Amino acid sequence: MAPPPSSLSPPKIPMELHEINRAKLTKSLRDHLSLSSRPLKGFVFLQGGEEQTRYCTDHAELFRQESYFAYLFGVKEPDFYGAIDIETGESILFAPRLPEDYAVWLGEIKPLSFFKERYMVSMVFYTDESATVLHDRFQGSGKPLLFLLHGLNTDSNKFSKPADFEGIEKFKTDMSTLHPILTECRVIKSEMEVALIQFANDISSEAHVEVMRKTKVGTKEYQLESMFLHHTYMYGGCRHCSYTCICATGENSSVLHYGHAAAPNDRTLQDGDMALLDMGAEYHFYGSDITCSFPVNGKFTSDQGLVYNAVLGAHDAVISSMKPGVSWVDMHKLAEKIILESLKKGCLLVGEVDDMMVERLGAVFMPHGLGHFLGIDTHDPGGYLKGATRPSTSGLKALRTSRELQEGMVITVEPGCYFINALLIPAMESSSASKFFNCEEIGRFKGFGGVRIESDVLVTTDGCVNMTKVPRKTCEIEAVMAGGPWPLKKSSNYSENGGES
Ligand SMILES: [Mn+2]
Repeated sequence: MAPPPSSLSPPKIPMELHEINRAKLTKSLRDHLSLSSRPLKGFVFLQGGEEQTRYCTDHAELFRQESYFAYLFGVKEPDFYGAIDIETGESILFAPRLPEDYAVWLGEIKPLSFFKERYMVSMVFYTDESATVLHDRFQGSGKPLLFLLHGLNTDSNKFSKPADFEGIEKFKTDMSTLHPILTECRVIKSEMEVALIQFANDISSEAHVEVMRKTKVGTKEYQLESMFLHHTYMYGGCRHCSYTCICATGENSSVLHYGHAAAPNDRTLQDGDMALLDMGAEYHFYGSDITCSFPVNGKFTSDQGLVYNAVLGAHDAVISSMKPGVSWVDMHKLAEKIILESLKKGCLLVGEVDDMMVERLGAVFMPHGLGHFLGIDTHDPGGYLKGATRPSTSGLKALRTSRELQEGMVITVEPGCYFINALLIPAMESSSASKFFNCEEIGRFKGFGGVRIESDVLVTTDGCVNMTKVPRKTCEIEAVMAGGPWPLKKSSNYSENGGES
């Protein structure tokens, strides 16, 4: 009998998770205000995401909550506001007052008590009551103070939108205190947050294995995407992905963000291609970010194995070294060094690896950063603390964080090695770097594309745990693609360190 298509089912969503998040923020904010001798009064006030339509039409885009609002309140509906009373810790949701014909087109209009119970908040009012409610509840003299969310996202360079509502002029507003404190709360994950990220990883890992098994020459890239989406939605209840699927094969696998509208995963798989599939499902806002690379025909050639093992060596070495206190910049350099050593061993490069490091040759083969925080956003915020500066050298400047690891961080480990003409040709022609290249050997890799191996890793007290469970060794991949079982057995769980998982 064929094995069941999935061993998983969607777990219950714990709304206490958001209660814990709110308590964490309230404590951090109170500590911060006490330290600067400011009164412990006022409200955190956030505006949730608004429903959007497609351009000028009435086609409603599928709504996904704004991430900071999701973190604090877990609300899945659009057009809410939320407040936390800093003095009492009480939480207040403000729901939109819906028009009568909502009940005809969109379903029953829920009473406020419904939201109070579902989201476990202290009270619920309508959004048009927010100014009055906050004024009435404020226990102080003068205008009540609102802590609004305003700050830079260091990955997008965009700013979060501070709440705006009718009557805001009746309040004092603080636009600078909340953002760094709330962002820092999001960096360290609670047990409940880790459990959701683990489920997103489990269902996505299973889907990756499913796709790997069904990949064959002649398949379209979008069919791989489709199989992944089906599996994570059908068996995991994941309606959203953390990001747009990258299903790159052949030369496309050196296009780092392939899969966008202008390159929509539409190539036909050829014999001899490598596939690079970067796909991750999201469950109750919390995401996963996983990349598998493998040969389309199920059998590694020696060149494919050379590049793949260079990247796997970097991936495993980083995971073996990760623990609290370790610098992420050092981990990036470790990955670069192992990739360069492997390329030298494979005769693609010649000379001293230390000299290559000085020349920043690692960035020619891996132009992106080693990894990023993961949570409610794929590139979860907090990579650069206020005042922190980005490294400026090539490769390192692409890092989405330069911080030291701390217990409770979830960060992706995603080394890669790509043959990108736009980087390789200038480097091979440069007066200082050309001496390192064995042009004849590298010529064989024209059109190869690239390899990336990406796992989601939780930093623990004394080490880390790899939350991603997919075949990684070349022999494991070949066995699974030939129809073998996955997981093989418990002992194959090699990529963790420090204590038990
Ligand atoms: Mn990633």
